[in-house]
Amino acid sequence: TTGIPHPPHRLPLLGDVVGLDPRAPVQSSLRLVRDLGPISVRRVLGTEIITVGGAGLAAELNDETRFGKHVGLSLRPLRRIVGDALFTAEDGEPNWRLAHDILQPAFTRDAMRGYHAIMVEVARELLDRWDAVADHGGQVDVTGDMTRLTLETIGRTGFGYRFGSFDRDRPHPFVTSMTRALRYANLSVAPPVRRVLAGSARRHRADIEAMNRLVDDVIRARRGGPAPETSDLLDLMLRTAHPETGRHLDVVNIRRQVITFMVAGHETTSGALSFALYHLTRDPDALARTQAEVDALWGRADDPVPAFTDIPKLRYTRAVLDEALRLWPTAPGYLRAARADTVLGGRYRMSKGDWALVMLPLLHRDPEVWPDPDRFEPERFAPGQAKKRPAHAYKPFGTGQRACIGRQFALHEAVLALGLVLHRYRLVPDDGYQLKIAESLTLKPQGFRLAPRRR
Ligand code: MNH
Repeated sequence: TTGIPHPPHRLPLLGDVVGLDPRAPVQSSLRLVRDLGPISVRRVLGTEIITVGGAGLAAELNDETRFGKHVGLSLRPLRRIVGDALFTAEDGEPNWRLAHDILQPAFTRDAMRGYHAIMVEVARELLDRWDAVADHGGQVDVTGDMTRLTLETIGRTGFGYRFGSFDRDRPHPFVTSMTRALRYANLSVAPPVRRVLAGSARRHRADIEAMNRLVDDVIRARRGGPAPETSDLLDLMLRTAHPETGRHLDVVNIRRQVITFMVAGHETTSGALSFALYHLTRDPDALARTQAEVDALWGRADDPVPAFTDIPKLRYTRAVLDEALRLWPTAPGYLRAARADTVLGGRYRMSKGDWALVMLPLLHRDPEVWPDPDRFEPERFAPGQAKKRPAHAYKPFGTGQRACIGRQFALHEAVLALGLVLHRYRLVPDDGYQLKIAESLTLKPQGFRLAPRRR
C-alpha cells in the first residue's frame, strides 16, 4: 500500500480518525477521502482500508478472475447474526452455491410476474394511507412510509407474512429489533462508545433472539400448513433440492436466509424510493416528465390497475431511480479481495487476501466519467447512454456472481410504487428541508417530509 495517498491528520495508534463520525461512517469517510483521488488508504484502529472511487481501478477490482467478494467491515458483525446466508457467505462457502442455485429462479425478470399482484396490493395500501393524510392537509414521513411499503412487500411475496405495517403507527417489533441490531452491528467502534450509541450487548442478543423467534414461527407455520397457492421464497427453500447435488438447505440456514432477505430486501429499496422523491421534488422538470410518462400510460383514471407489462414501459421513471441510486447508492459500497498476489493499477502491490472498498458515492461521481457529477439528471440513463460510459462506472447492485440477487425485484417494486405515487399526487416539500442522511447498513434520507395532495 505504499504510495497510496492518505488523509492528512494521521494519529499514532488511532490512525486516520480525525473527522470520522461513528454514526455516519460513509458520509464522514467521503469527506476524508474525496479529495485524495481515485484511490486512497485509511488506517482506522489498526485496520487498513484501501478505498477506490475511480472507474478504472473499480473495473480491475470487479474482474472476477483476480478478485472476489470480501466479508469485512460492516458485513462481519452482520455475519455473526446470519452466518453463511447469501449476503454474508464467504466466496466459495458451500451454502452460498446451494442457496444461490435454489433461489436464482425466483429472481429472474420473468419471476417478477408472480409477485406483481402483491406488489400492486401493497402499493395501493400506501396510497390509501397517503389519501387519508391528503384529506386532512397533513404531511407524510417519506422514508418511514417507503419502509412500510418495502417491508410489507418482501414479507408477503417472500414468506407469506404480513407485518401489518400500514396498520401500525410504530414499527413492527421485528423491525425495531432488526433496526437496532443492525445499528449495533454497524458500529465498528470500541465497546464503551458502542454502548452509549447503540445499547448493551445484552439487548443486542435479545434483539437477535426476537428475530429468530418470529422467523422460526413463520417457518413452523408453513411446514405445518398447506403449501401456498403460488410458490414463494420460503416454499422454494423448504421444498427444493439442488438441481445437481440433490441437497437441501437446513432449517437453521433457512432461518438465516429469511432474516437476510428481510434486511437486504427492504432498507435499500426504501432508501432508493425516498431519494428519488427527494430529487424529484427539487427538480420541477424531471417531476413533470415523470408525471407525463405515467399519465400517458394510465391516463387520468382515478385508480389505475397497473399491468405487469406496464412497468418496463415506465422508462423515465426507471431512469429517475437509476439516477437516485447513482447520487446516493443506498448500499454504499462493497469489498473485493485479491484471489492471488497482484498489482492494482499497475502500481499498488496487493497480496492474496488483501482487500479494497469500492466506495460507490465516489465511483458514481467520478469526474472522469460523469459530467457535472453532483447534478441530478435522469437523462444520463436514457436508452443508449450507458454504452457511452466505461462498463464499471455504475454499480449500485454490486458486481459479478455476488451482485444483488434482488435487483429485478427491487426495480419492479420501486418503479411501480413511484409511478403510482406520482400519478396520484402533487407533492409539496417543506421549504427549509436540507437533505440529511441517516446511516445504518444503508443510507436513507432522514426527516424528509412531503405533503401529498390529490392531483
Ligand atoms: Mn441487494 C447483494 C444492493 C435490493 C437481496 N445488494 C447486494 C449487493 C448490493 C446490493 C450492492 C452486493 C453486496 C456485496 O457485494 O457485498 N440490493 C441493493 C440495492 C437494492 C437491493 C441498492 C435496492 C435498491 N437486495 C435487494 C432486494 C433483495 C436483495 C429487494 C431481496 C429481495 N442483495 C440481496 C441478496 C444479496 C444482495 C440476497 C447477496 C447476494 C449474494 O451474495 O449472492
